[in-house]
Amino acid sequence: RPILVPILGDQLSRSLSSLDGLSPGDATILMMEVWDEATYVKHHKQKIVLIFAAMRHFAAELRAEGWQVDYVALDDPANTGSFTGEVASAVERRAPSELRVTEASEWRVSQAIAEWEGRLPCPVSILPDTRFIATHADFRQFADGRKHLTMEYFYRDMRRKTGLLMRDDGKPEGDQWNLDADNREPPKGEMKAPPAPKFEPDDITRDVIDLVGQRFSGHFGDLEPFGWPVTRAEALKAAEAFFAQRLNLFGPYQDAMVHGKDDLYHSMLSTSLNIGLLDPIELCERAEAEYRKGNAPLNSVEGFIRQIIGWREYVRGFYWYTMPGLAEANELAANRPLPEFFWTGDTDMRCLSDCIRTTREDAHAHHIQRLMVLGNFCLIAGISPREVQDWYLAVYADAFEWVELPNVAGMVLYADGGKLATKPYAASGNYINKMSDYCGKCRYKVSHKTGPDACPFNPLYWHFMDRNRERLESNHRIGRIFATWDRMGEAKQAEYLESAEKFLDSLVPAGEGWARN
Ligand code: FAD
Ligand code: DLZ
Ligand code: SF4
Repeated sequence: RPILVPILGDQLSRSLSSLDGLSPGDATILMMEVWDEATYVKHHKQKIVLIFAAMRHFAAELRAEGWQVDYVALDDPANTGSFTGEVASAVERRAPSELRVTEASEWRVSQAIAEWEGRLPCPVSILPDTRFIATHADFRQFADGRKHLTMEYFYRDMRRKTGLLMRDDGKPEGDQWNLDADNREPPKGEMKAPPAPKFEPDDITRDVIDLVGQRFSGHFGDLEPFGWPVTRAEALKAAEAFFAQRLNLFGPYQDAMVHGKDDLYHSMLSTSLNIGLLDPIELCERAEAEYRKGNAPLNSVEGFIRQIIGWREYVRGFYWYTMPGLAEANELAANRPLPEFFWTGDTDMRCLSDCIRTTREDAHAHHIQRLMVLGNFCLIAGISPREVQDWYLAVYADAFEWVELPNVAGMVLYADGGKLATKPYAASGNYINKMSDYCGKCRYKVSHKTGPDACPFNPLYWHFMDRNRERLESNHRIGRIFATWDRMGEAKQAEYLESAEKFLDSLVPAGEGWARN
């Protein structure tokens, strides 16, 4: 009797551990489009298209190689709507000798899989996800006994483990581990990078677009134009375009923001990486080869490699190390509801409105937009972590809880009390003005500190500092800011606080039904 191998929507890799050593005759593959996963938050329409279309293409490729694939489509009349229900039906149908699955990337799903063993009449094996570089044990070894889990030291371990950008004498290429200081250029001139390629939907993807248009019309985001890579071949083309056209300037302009220019020099590869169409090591090796050939400078290549074997691996380790507590953490006791404009884009704040526009149009925004505009706003306005988490999880096509939650709760909101980031990344309008062209045409004045025309980030910044003083004053990276606040004197402080309060009172809460049914 064959082995049953369920493959989840973010496991679309031929190198998957559950397929290792198997030939088509040994196994039946089970793939499931299920209502529970499509609606546990109301994902952006393009995210659902991406996952279903990539799953259908992957199933077709496996079949073409001779594998038996049981594919449960969303509209199949017998679809039970959950992984557990579908696995139980498939076991009944196939009576397999064993069920073999690669561990889920997310807590919610891994909890469900852990129960299969007791429920199913066949043995269940759960294998590690070897597509990540750091094992859970690697991360535990790094983290146990540390107060702050500084990414930099973990990253150096990953450089040593992979040998990427390492010299034979064990030292880092260029004698520096991290060239981030060279990577903070504000936008300059025309920023001529060609945008990432978009892929014309084929018949399989068109069917999914129709399905999502019919069944998920109430979800946030534009359904079309849809151009994300949905096969490995397309993802490889997207990667090649990045290496040829954008890697070169990826480093210097990583933190730059330009109104209406959404990709800049970013790779736009996170969706392909996260669902398994691309492998992190293959991308890093390819980037290193560009450096060795003299096609791209070290600060760009190191910067790109650090995002992948540093940040991406680190947040995955951090997630499993801190769950389930991370999802509930709220160190700063923030409880303001998410403003409605996060869903409608209807705000006069030009930076936020542009970041929400690209989110709606493309199910994507680049890192510094997520961190320093959208995230910074949520931090200093004191929005409830639960509501912010749901928003990020719903709106980005690359959002899976293992990567979204550490970024939101840890990096953005300081909800974990500083385990991930050593200080909150709070910033006033000055930072956004320096790193973008947003402020010039904004209805607010970034140079006004208080009053009706002041950029709201300015008074909110001091409101945040003042209301969290007790928690933050002893932090050596931020404590000194309170001396500046004290020097302002009571009248100026009152002006800041009053401006902030007025702005906060004007926010319209989003209400129910946007993120969850
Ligand atoms: P590039 O700028 O080209 O970077 C290259 C790759 O590095 C990315 O594809 C990604 O795989 C990796 N990477 C870069 N930064 C991070 C990071 N902070 N954490 C993990 N991986 C990183 N990324 C997701 O994949 N899914 C998410 O749900 C997600 N949520 C985020 C939420 C917030 C609040 C913040 C601040 C960041 C979040 N990120 C998330 C990280 C980052 O913003 C995206 O990975 C990136 O914007 C994707 O675009 P890109 O592929 O062009 O990235
Ligand atoms: C995000 C998502 C969606 C929208 N739909 C499905 C689905 O129908 N079937 C599936 O296998 N996976 C889906 N996913 C991804 C899962 O929610 C989840 O992220 C992965 O199973 C990893 O835990
Ligand atoms: Fe954003 Fe303030 Fe600049 Fe307007 S002035 S774009 S609100 S930072």
